[in-house]
Amino acid sequence: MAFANGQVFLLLAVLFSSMFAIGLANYDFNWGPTTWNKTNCPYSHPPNATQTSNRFIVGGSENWHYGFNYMDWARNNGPFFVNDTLVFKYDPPNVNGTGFPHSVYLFSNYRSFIKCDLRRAKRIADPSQGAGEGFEFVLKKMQTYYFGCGEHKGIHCKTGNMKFAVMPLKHWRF
Ligand SMILES: *[C@@H]1O[C@H](CO)[C@@H](O)[C@H](O)[C@H]1NC(C)=O
Ligand SMILES: *[C@@H]1O[C@H](CO)[C@@H](O)[C@H](O)[C@H]1NC(C)=O
Ligand SMILES: *[C@@H]1O[C@H](CO)[C@@H](O)[C@H](O)[C@H]1NC(C)=O
Ligand SMILES: *[C@@H]1O[C@H](CO)[C@@H](O)[C@H](O)[C@H]1NC(C)=O
Ligand SMILES: [Cu+2]
Repeated sequence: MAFANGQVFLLLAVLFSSMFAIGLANYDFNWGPTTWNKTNCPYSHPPNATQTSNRFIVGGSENWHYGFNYMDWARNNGPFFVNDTLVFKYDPPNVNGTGFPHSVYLFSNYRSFIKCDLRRAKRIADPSQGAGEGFEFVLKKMQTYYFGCGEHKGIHCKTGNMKFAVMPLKHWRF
């Protein structure tokens, strides 16, 4: 037996109002103040209104290497803002072929990022570009950027945790 249109509408209305009630209930559990300002901003480093962009060394003093958790790094060092610069620092391959080369790729979507599937990824820095001052990448757009190391056919990304995603925000002005 099918619902008459009116019944469907009523059902949806009930669903929506219960969702709304849950939404309101959640507000009661809201710990923080209801208005955010520069001093009580929940982010670890509130945007500096006079500074237009920041520069971050990916991984901090760890730089870009196999086995460091870059997802955690991104979580702990964000949020990032449009026009912020990420710097990837990594050792170039040795002349005698030893060492562990790295690189930087941008995955085209979430799915290939999760699977470390390099087939449609774009290489933005080769193994030699992380030397010295490192490879700089400016987060120009408000979009999600999926970064990963492309070395060893994605093994560095898959098992070495050499991947992270960032979604730069627009700068807030106070
Ligand atoms: C920011 O909000 C906190 C808590 O709501 C308040 O105590 C503080 O005075 C506010 N600061 C400014 C600069 O408005
Ligand atoms: C914001 O950044 C500028 C330039 O780096 C600095 O001179 C200023 O002291 C900073 N302001 C705050 C509130 O941190
Ligand atoms: C980013 O930088 C460019 C070039 O300096 C500038 O035109 C643009 O307005 C900036 N965007 C934001 C969101 O600050
Ligand atoms: C390879 O070259 C590096 C310097 O680029 C050197 O430190 C290292 O000892 C060399 N290793 C071998 C096995 O020759
Ligand atoms: Cu690598």
